[in-house]
Amino acid sequence: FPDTDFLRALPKAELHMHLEGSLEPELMFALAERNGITLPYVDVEALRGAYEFGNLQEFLDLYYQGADALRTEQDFFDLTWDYLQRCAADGVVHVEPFFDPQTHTVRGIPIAVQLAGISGALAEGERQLGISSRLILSFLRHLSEDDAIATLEEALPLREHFVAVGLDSSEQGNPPDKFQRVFAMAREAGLACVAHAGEEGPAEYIEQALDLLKVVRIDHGVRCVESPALVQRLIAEQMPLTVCPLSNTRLKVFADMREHNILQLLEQGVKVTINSDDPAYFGGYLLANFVAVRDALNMTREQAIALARNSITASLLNDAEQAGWL
Ligand code: ES4
Ligand code: ZN
Repeated sequence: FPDTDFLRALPKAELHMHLEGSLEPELMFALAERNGITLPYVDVEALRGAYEFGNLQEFLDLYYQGADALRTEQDFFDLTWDYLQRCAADGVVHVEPFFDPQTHTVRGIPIAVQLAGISGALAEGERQLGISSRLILSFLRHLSEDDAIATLEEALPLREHFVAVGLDSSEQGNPPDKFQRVFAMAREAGLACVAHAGEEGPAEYIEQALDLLKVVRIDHGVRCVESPALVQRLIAEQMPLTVCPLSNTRLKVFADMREHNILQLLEQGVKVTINSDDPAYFGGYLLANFVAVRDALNMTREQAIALARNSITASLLNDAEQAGWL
């Protein structure tokens, strides 16, 4: 089986990571202090101790609470920079992170301020760490489509900062078909589309994301196995799934890593990738996710190579940019 140094040395892209989910308790406390906010936890250990989740919603409640510590351009810069340094340590060569602008505009922080900090750090990451990046603006699906449209309209004048739109937050009861108009507007503006589907929601939500939102990747997608016809379609179309193993076990999508279906999907010919989702909350960055899959599912060297390769070919980099990593 591939040792950890081998997994680290593989050139890997991370395609499913929420920047707000990389806010480590240490930085959260530092930002709270800097911004004069009192957190409802006595210290870092108490906060980490609260990270026990029965489902997606229990996680999201803490994730939005934690994101309240982010106030200034510098806060968004520090958040993004810390993530990129973890990427460098894990052998990640390219990132396509999400940010959730609505989590911050509702608190009076303009998208321009969020983007100045995030983009500044991403540019520094390219210069100092050699990590390339493409940013994804993600809509919160528990809010209305009109709110998503207002968000897109605020962001479009800044569109040189991001290349795609996504859809995240509470999946059940908020199907992709609720967001057809805003995704059509995004496509019209030349943005690529991705969406979370089939994490807690049914296979039908994956089909809606493909047919109605015209996504180029499915985020999660592990519930595709409930429809054999859909699995055959994903294989035929070589539609990437950005799978998040530690997230799925922490949020009880799978009871145990030994029950995770990522390697079965890979062996069937589905274009799956490994990602960290919300690494500060789920116990590890990208390399830790590779290690967890290796240890629980006996991932082979060949499978590790295929997963890393899929992460490059499923990225939004063009063929010439991908070629350097293949
Ligand atoms: C998320 Cl794990 C997950 N699922 C859906 N939305 C999210 N936002 C941040 N993490
Ligand atoms: Zn996610």
